[in-house]
Amino acid sequence: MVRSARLILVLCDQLTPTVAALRAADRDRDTVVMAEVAEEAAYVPHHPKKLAFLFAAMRHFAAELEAGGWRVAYTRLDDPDNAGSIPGELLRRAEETGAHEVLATEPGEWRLIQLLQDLPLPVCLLPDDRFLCSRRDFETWAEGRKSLRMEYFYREMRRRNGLMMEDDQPAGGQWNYDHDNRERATPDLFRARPPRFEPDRITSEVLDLVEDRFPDNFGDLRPFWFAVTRTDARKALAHFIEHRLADFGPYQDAMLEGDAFLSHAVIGLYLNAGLLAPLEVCRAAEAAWRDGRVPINSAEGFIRQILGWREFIRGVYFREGPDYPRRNALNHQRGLPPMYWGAETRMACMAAAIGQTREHAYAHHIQRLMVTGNFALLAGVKPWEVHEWYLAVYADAYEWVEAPNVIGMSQFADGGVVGSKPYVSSGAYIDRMSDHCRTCHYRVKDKTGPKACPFNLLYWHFLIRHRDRFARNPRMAQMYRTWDRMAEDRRSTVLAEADALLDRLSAGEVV
Ligand code: FAD
Ligand code: DLZ
Repeated sequence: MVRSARLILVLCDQLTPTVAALRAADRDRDTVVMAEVAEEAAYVPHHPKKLAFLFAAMRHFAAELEAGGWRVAYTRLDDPDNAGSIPGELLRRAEETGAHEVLATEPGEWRLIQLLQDLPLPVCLLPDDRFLCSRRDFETWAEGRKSLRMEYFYREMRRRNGLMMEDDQPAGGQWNYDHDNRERATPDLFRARPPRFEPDRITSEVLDLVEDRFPDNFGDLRPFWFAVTRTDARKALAHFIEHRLADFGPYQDAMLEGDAFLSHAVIGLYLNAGLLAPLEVCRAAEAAWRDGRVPINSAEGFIRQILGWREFIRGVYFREGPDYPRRNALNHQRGLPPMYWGAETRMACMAAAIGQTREHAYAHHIQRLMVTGNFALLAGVKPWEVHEWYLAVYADAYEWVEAPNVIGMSQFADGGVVGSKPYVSSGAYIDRMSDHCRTCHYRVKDKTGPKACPFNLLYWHFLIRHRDRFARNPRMAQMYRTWDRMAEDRRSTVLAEADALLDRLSAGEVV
C-alpha cells in the first residue's frame, strides 16, 4: 500500500463527491477509506434490501472516486483481513499506509461519533454541511423557545433559502396548503410506479453476498430495484417530479391495499445516503410548480417535508443528545408483537404495512405513523424495541432521522419534544384514509364485541391509562369529554375488552 498523509473516512451514508472530508482532502497524498463491516451490519438486523442498497451504492461510489483519481482503500464484507468495525478498519489502514491522522465528516449517529473520538489516532471531525441547517444554526433557532414547533422552523428555512418565496412573502400568500390535502385515494392502474433499476454486475455480486451472509434477516432481497448511483437516483427524482408530484399533496396521507407507493417520492434512501442533495430536490419541485406542471399545494407540501421536517428532525436528534433513543416517558413495557417480524395478524392495515415493508423496505409516512406506530403506542410497546424495528426494516433508516420520528413523533417517548400531543387514533382514521377496513377480519364500526377493531379498543385504553398526563392538554380535552359522556357500562366493556386483547397479545395469540 502506498504511504499516505491522512485517511479520509467515507461512511456508507456519505456518498457525495463534495462531502466535507473529501473537500478538505488532498487527492495526491491522502487515502480514502471505505469499509463494509460486520459491526455496522449487525447492531440491528437490517433488511436485506437495505444492506444490498448500501453496499452496492458504496462500491459504485468507490469506483467513481478511483476513476476521478482518488486512492481508495475499500474493504468488502467478505475480505479475510476485514477488521469488522470502522475503528478497526481505520487502524488497519493507518498501519498499512503510515497515515497519522483521520479526516471524517461527522457521522449521523452518536455511537459512531463516540467510536471515532475514542480512536487512538488524531481524528478531525468536520461538520456535515450537506444539511441546509447546521447543528449550530438549529441551536440558535431553538435557544430560549419553550417548545420546538416545526412550522416556525420551516418558515425560517423558506425565507433563508428563498424557496417558494415572492419577495419576503410565501408564494401564493400562504405558508402551508395542507387544507387542500388529505384526500382519500382510489385504486388507479395508471398511477406511475417508481422506476426500477436492473442490478448490474457490481450490484449482483452484492446481492449474492447479502443472500449468503444474512439469510435470516426479515425482508425480501429480490427483486432488487433501487438505484445505487447518483445518476440513477436523479432519474428516480425526475420520474417522481414528472409523474407523481402533482398528486403528492392531496394523496400524501392516503393508503391503498396493493399500492405501496401511491404518489410518494421514494427518495428518502437516496437523500440519506448522499446520492441526492436536499436543495436540488426542493429546487426541482419548485421549478415544476413555477413552470405550471404541478399545483402549489403539492409543491409546497413536498418541499415542507424536506426543508422543514427532515432538517427539524436532525436538529432535534443532535440537540437532545445520545440518551434520546432510550427515553420512555410513558413507561411502556410490552415486547414488540411478533406480527412486526412477519407473524400472522388479522388486522388488514397492519398486514399491508408490514407486508410491503418486508417486500420493499419501504412504507410511507402515514403507514409508519398511523398504522404500525399508532398500534405500538396504543398497545404500550417498549419504545426502544419499536426504535430497533424501524431502524432495521427501512432502507432510509439511520438513527439521526429514525429516532426522533419513532421515539418522538410516533411513540411520544420524549415527553413532547417533537410533538405537542401523541399521534393516536381509533380505526375511524384508518378507515377514512384507506380501503383496508373493507377487507379486514375486524369491523371498524364495532366499538366492542368479538369483531371490534383493535384500534378502537386500544385507543380508549391508551387515553384512560394516561389520563393524568393528557387530560389537561387542550388538544386532547375533547377526546376525554367524549369518553366521559359514554354510558358507564359501555366504558367498562371497552376497557375490559381492551385488557383481554392485550392479554392475548402478551400470550402470543394472533390478533
Ligand atoms: P415522501 O413522503 O415522498 O417525502 C419526501 C421526503 O421528505 C422524504 O424522502 C424525506 O426525506 C422527507 N421527509 C418526510 N417526512 C419526514 C420526516 N418526518 N422526517 C424526516 N424526513 C422526512 N424518514 C427517514 O428518512 N428515515 C427513517 O428512518 C424514518 N423513520 C420514520 C419512522 C416513523 C415512525 C415515522 C412516522 C416517519 C419516519 N420517517 C423516516 C419519515 C418519513 O416517513 C420518510 O422520510 C418517508 O416515508 C420516506 O419515503 P419517501 O421518500 O417516499 O417520502
Ligand atoms: C447502516 C450501515 C450499515 C448496515 N453498514 C455500514 C457499513 O458497512 N459501513 C459504513 O460505513 N456504514 C454502514 N452503515 C451506516 C452506519 O451504521 C451509520 O448508521 C451511519 O454512518 C451514520 O451516519
